Formats: sequence, C-alpha cells, structure tokens
Amino acid sequence: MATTEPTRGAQHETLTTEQDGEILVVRLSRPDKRNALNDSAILALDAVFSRLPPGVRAVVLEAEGEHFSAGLDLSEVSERDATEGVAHSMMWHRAFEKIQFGSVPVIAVLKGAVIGGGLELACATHIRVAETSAFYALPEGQRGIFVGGGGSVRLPRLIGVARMMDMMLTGRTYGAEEGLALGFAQYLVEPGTGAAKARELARRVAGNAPLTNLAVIQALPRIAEADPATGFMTEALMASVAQSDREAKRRIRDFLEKRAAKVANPRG
Ligand code: 1HE
Repeated sequence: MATTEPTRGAQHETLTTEQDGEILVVRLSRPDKRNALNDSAILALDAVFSRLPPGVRAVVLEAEGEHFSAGLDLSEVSERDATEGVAHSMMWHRAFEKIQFGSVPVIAVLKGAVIGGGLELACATHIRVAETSAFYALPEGQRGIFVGGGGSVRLPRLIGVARMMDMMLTGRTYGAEEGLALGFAQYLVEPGTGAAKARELARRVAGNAPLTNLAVIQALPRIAEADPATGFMTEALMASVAQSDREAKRRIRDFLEKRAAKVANPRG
C-alpha cells in the first residue's frame, strides 16, 4: 500500500469514503441512529460501489460508533404501499449486488449490532471480520416485516435455512463466538482491532493478481451454485483464462526462480 496520507473521497450524509493507496475504506457514519440504513445510505452505497475510484483493489466496509448497523431505518417504513415496498427492496438488491458482484473484494468489520438489514449488508461482502462485541439478529418477525436486502438468498448459504428460520421466528440472537463457528464471520478479533485486521487482510487481497480476485468473487459463487457439469466446464474456462494472463506467468516464474514467498505452515 502507498505510504501517502489517505485521501477523503465522497462524503455522503450517511457514509464517508477514504482512499489509502489500493484500499478504499467505506464507513457507515450515522452512529447516533446505530447506523440504521435509510434510503440515503442505500443509495450512497450504490453510488460508491458503482464507481470505485481508479486503482482500488480492495474495499474495507466499516462503521462509526459501537454498532455495525441496526438494519432498516424503521422510521422510513410507515407509509409505503405494497408496490413501493417491492421497489424499495429491489433498490437494496441493486446496491448489495454491486457489493457482492463488483470488481474487487470487500471486507466488512462487524461489531455490536449486526441486525436485520445490517446483517444482510454484511452477507453481501466477501470477508467478515467480527469483533467480540458483535451480535447477530433478525427481528423482522417482531416488527411484522420480512427481510428485503437479499437476506433470504444470501444468509441460508452461510448459516443454513433452519437456523435462519429459527432466528426470524423466535428472535434468537447469536454472539460473536458462536457466530464465528456458524459462518456469520470468518475472523474473530478483540474489540477495537477489527479495522486494523481488515486493513491487513485487504492489503493481502490487493496483492493478488486482479484476475484471480475477479474470478473468486464472480466465478466461484456462480460455479458453487451451478449444476456440476456446468460448474466443471466454467471452472475449466476460468482456470484457462487466469493462467493465460501475463500476471500469472510472471508470478509462477517468480516462484520457480525462488523470488516468491513459499506457503507458510500455520504450525510454524
Ligand atoms: C433506529 C434503529 C432502526 C436504532 N431504525 N432508528 N432493526 C431493529 O429492529 C433494531 C432496532 N434497534 C435496536 O434494537 C437498538 O437500537 C440497538 C440494539 C441496535 C442499539 O440499542 P441502543 O440502546 O444502543 O440504542 P437505542 O437507544 O435503541 O437507539 C439509538 C437511536 O437510534 C434511537 O433514536 P433516538 O432518536 O431516540 O436517539 C433509536 O430510535 C435509533 N435507532 N435502531 C430507526 N433500525 C431491507 S429489510 C431489513 C429489515 C430489517 O432490517 S428489520 C430490523 C430492524
């Protein structure tokens, strides 16, 4: 990563961005409302992820204050009719699709409340780092509503349909430790250290060949959901495209000529 000072980017009412070399930090910035997601926040996310600044190779999505996000801004729900409700949900889908199927990996820093639409947002990112304060809930049942930010598509793929049903029907919540074991997050860290961990991971991600990162976020989830025959063929095509890239040839030559790092054994 460049050693220059981070540059402040787009400043929306509900989120801010800051570029630090190849890493863009997107920060939900409505802590007094526990980062509840109103229309303005969703449109700002859509705008940021539609046009990442040139040179960005990974994004860190984090939040100001004690909580990642309390979910849908309930103060905006009241007067929507059924047609407007569908359009509203589809607006969330469009924004989160740009996060999940954008051009670069996105790493979220979870803490405190990761609730409802906040959990749906987290599920659209690729790597989730949870601080031990994080807790997960889907209080839609208590509020008389339903998930609308792609949660019923993405969350069962992480934790299973039965567990999501239980959360929605009974209001069951999970803490950070359980959440790690169940697949809500891939990393668990001490309070206050999530941002640093996410930046460390983002730097590692940014150091990969861009085409491999693109294949991981675009091809892998589609292959995983395809019928096996289609999956194998798509994998073969993707593997061939990736290895034909000049960047792959350079990296493999570096390894063979002893200029590249070996894979580290976790046991040292
Ligand atoms: C909000 C929201 C919100 C807080 N919409 N304003 N989400 C929920 O059902 C979660 C509702 N929130 C809570 O349960 C709690 O606020 C928290 C556990 C997240 C945090 O508690 P706490 O004690 O730190 O804060 P607080 O005092 O409850 O809230 C601080 C302020 O934020 C307060 O406003 P104030 O004007 O009185 O200061 C709250 O009203 C406000 N606030 N959460 C609006 N969610 C695409 S469909 C997705 C469907 C869903 O996401 S359903 C889940 C909705």
